[in-house]
Amino acid sequence: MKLVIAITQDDDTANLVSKLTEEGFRVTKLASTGGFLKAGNTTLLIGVDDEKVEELVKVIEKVCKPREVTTAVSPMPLVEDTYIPYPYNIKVGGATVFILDVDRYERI
Ligand code: 2BA
Repeated sequence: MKLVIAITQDDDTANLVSKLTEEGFRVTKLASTGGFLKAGNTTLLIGVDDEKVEELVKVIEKVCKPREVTTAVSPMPLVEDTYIPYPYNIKVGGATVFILDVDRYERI
């Protein structure tokens, strides 16, 4: 068994969770915050049998799209502690996916 941790954009979450549930995957949704943009995103925990991992990754690929995000403040200070606000474009990926081995799984 694997534990898939998928960090996704909030805009894709409802659609992705519905699709995964429809396809028979069990999902836990956590509200999370990206360290770089300091903006909300969603972390999904999905426990899945080894043979279903590729199917799961394909669903994530289909639903989650990369987007360009405009952030108002440069993360770099111009002078010490002085931040000049200006539009800054960053491409956020469709999803960041980690796939981990599960030693033991119990549903009690
Ligand atoms: P954030 O940390 O808010 O990052 C948002 C986007 O900003 C990233 O998109 C990337 O394009 C850019 N970015 C992040 N760190 C950067 C840096 N040090 N220098 C330049 N640009 C940087 P993604 O790579 O698609 O990541 C989307 C979100 O996925 C991240 O939000 C973070 O919450 C998570 N993530 C990505 N890689 C991760 C990792 N290795 N470990 C844990 N979380 C990760």
